[in-house]
Amino acid sequence: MTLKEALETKIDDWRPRTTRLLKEFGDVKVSDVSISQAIGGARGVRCLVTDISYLDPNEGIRFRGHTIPETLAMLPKVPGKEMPFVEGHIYLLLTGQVPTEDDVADLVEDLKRRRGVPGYVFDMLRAMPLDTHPMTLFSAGILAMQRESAYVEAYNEGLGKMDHWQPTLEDALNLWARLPELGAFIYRLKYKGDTPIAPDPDLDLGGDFAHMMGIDDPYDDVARLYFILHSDHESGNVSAHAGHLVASALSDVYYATSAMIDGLAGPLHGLANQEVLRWIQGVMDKMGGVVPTEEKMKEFVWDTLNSGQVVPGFGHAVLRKTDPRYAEQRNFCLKHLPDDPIFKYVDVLYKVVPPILEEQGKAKNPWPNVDAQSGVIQWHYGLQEYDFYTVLFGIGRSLGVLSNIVWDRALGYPIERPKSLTTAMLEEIAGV
Ligand code: NMX
Ligand code: MLT
Repeated sequence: MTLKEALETKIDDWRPRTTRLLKEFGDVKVSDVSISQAIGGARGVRCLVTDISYLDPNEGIRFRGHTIPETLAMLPKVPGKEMPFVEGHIYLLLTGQVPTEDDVADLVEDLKRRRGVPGYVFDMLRAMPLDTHPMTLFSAGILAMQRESAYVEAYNEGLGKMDHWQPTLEDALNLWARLPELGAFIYRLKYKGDTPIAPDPDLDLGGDFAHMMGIDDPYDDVARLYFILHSDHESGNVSAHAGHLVASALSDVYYATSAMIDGLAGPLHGLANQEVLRWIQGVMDKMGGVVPTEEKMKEFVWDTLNSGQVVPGFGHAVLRKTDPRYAEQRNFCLKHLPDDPIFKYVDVLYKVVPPILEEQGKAKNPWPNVDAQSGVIQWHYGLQEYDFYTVLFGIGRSLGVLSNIVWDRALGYPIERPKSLTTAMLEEIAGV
């Protein structure tokens, strides 16, 4: 069964569940909203629906019901490699089914056929100032491809609502096939004197990305792990929500993906992974490259807090334990780069930051998130231009965001439009 056929069966089975909930139980309450939630970023308000992943505060993310170690263990592996095919993870996110080796092989071939970023995108990026942030280049490159949208074409021809998911899937597959090339092009344009490396038709998505970046094995496995770990984090995080929100207006996935990248570019969200490396570099400079003692590191952490900044890579809006994505990358470091000097810094931070954040008493979660550990691996394998790191996050995050948009269309989710109130109204509700 092709990916599209498997997905069609799933969608047909799923639709009656959503319809029934809406028709028979539409008035059942799932959440109340307090004043602190209305002012405070809707934290904890349960008002989004997705079946692609779920984030338990104490356990962390499950992709289609599977923990990270389960996901990595059950997906078909690239022959001779430690990590699974990213394409297999796409299949899992979209269908909820663990793909067979044949399913994965079909999708790998399908995505290969869809490769090829249009030349006008490269021309546009070359015309932009070289000091433009890579996330700006990435978002602009995605947006420039919007004219390729199959969804817009079908919509303009009068596409029926039940069929909206089909050209959306088409757009998503095209974009997934092209984002690694776009990302690698930006990397080599900005940091390697505009020396792009052409895609290799024999390689899978993760392998081809490493090849186009010009970084040797095992960076291919690093890329596969990175894209899978960053793929989805349920729907309320800024990037996923931005993508969903924009797509809810029936904007195509090019618009939605560009918007989700823009949200990811904030330092409280995806950009934190570059901030972690920037922060550690600052500490290294002050220490002359010597790994600080725990006491010395505590001083740096307090200095950061006392100057009014957050400690990047720590805390989370939902999680209340160490992020399992952090733990998975830590295991990778312990296995492959235990003596890396930056890993040693990260390790000292793991020991000293949580008790300090607890002592300070502000952060609800003192534990590390995914961003505290991801940069060190990139740095170790030669990708030391840390303002590029969030582009990697963006390629990974597209897997989940676009899978969600395909399902949003399949289930006919409406345009998103929460209601706002004025401060005076809140005061009236509060009785002040
Ligand atoms: N360092 C210092 N203060 C912190 C931290 C931190 N790492 N985390 C939270 N706080 C503060 C926060 O700024 C807030 O202070 P104030 O009351 O003065 O505004 C207070 O603790 C309460 O915040 P929380 O409710 O714990 O966190 P919230 O849900 O608002 O924000 C983050 C979540 C992730 C934005 C926040 O923990 C943070 O800024 N962390 C550092 C940046 C980071 O690592 N972001 C990456 C998140 C993962 N990702 O990839 O997206
Ligand atoms: C994410 O992966 O999106 C981040 O951990 C932020 C979040 O879930 O809020």
